[in-house]
Amino acid sequence: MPTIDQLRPKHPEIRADFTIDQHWERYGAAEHGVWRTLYERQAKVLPGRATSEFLDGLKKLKLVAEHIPDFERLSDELEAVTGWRVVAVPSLVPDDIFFDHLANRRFPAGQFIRRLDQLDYLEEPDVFHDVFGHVPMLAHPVFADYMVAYGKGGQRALREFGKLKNLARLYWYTVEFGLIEKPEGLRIYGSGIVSSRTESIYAVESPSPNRIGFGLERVMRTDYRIDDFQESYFVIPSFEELFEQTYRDFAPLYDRLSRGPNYKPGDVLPSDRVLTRGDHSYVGGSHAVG
Ligand code: HBI
Ligand code: FE
Repeated sequence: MPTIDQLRPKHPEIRADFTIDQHWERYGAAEHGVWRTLYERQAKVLPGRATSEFLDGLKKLKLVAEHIPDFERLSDELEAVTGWRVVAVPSLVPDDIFFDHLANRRFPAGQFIRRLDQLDYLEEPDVFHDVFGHVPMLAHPVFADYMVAYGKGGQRALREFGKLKNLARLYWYTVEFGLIEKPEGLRIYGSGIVSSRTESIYAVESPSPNRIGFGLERVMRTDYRIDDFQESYFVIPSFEELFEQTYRDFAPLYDRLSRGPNYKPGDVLPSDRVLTRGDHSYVGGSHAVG
């Protein structure tokens, strides 16, 4: 992750909290065009796959295909619903800075957009992943509170416990790659899935991955892969239940986690509630976290 001094040549106005001005007026037609291409692809695959809370959030926040959103206008819409705002950052920011933003209801979103020849591959989060992928769920009151709690929990994990790895797994398997069980079927809410065409289809329909009932300690013991489709997804019954399971003092949990097993991404345990057991028919390939 770059330091602020490494970012300064390219972003002379960068602030101590790693925020920059979005400079919405500087995006050109090609950049808005990439947003439109990505948006239209997702608009085709998400109905029947994304959870209604995500699709409602897109509508409520007036996110449209035509142009990259102006963060000020978007933040005014979002703030009216859940008190969150969106701030521009160059891309990944250090953990302590990231948690401070979340704890204070600011979502740091990458300012740049990927190039047209990189539609499906991203090394760092861009404005499409961050805004299209993350921000709609921030319009959901319970999920919005969950993200604040995660930010505060992250600050505490950094200060007191050295358990960041466990906490990052929780973020990965919920915020980034979470599934939810709805009366109408399994649905996606994780931002890494909803912002990727191929993984949106894979996560819901492929016989390859395991789909396992969410458990806090189970997830915090499980490694993840950042360079390919997930081998296991964890499925929550509701956002209320996710919040309830995680809104607690993690000290006893961290204590348990300092002993006992860690699991590999594809492991299935006797204690798991298995919704679908993967047949591992997908053998890998390059894919986007975006
Ligand atoms: N920075 N911009 C950005 N986006 C992230 O998702 C992010 C980050 N910095 C750190 C980070 N995520 C994770 O390491 C923490 O969730 C643990
Ligand atoms: Fe993300």
